[in-house]
Amino acid sequence: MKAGFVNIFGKPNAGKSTLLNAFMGEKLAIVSPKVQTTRHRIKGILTEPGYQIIFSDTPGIIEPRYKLHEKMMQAVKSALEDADLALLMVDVYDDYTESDAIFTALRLKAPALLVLNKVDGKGKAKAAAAREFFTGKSYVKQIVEVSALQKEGVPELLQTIVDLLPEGEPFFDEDNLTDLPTRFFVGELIREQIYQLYQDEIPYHAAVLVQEFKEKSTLIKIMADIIVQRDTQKGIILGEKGKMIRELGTRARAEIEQFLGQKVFLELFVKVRPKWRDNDLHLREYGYN
Ligand code: GDP
Ligand code: MG
Ligand code: K
Repeated sequence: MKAGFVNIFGKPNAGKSTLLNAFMGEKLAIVSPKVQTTRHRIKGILTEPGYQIIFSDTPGIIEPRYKLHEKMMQAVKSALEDADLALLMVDVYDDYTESDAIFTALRLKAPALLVLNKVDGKGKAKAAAAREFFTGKSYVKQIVEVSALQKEGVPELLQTIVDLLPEGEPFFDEDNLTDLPTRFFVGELIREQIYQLYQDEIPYHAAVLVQEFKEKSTLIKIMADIIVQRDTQKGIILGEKGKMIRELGTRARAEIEQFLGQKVFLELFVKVRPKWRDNDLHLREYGYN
């Protein structure tokens, strides 16, 4: 069994999300011509007989604008350090020197495949020059050409990736966990607001479980449980006539909307589970071992 982490880097619009979609076989990452649509670390977990690949798509090489971006940038930095393999994507129509500067600045430890993308139509004629430009660059292990959009060269790239991954057991149990990292992060945002809003030990006794995360046409519907150990804690979280939890919901929703860039309908429930800390259920329910 091969198992490992593959991080995809490249300038906005290089085709990272399109490539991920081609790998995953269904539309999982958000594809749009706008920059900064990619916001999460893990974008897809591809589990097939013989291998598991955990793909991440970076939130772009951007300056931290606000706190959350800083967090995401930290995630990018640690992904850089953890990755087994990096895909450095280049749009063959683009200015190569900018990508070169970014890839050099990354100071990758993991081996990197340079992926020349959009080698379809008129892009075919550009591939040779791009290949020449990147040949011999210190960060390049191998250069591959694909059309992520037409899925040309994608099966071959996938095979190359699998060949380069280390032997190991799968990191995730199930094969359809793609929104888990998002859910996990949304849970963290709610927890952050619990820390802001409540006193003393309350935040330390509260866990957040995102039970439902549904993308509807105009908004994302999120249902989350706040899990505490005692009825008294539940009472504090709710507040008089539910005043506190309404405030929590308002604040958390604003943060989540900023993070996801979409309207959110958020419902919070408070549940008492006396022993949640003992059985690390909150982690297992997210598929983390
Ligand atoms: P990202 O910002 O790196 O995630 O890039 P996207 O995947 O969102 O793609 C940006 C744009 O390039 C979209 O309009 C895609 O349709 C287009 N695109 C991506 N891959 C290809 C490709 O292989 N060929 C062509 N012609 N266009 C592509
Ligand atoms: Mg993208
Ligand atoms: K994009």
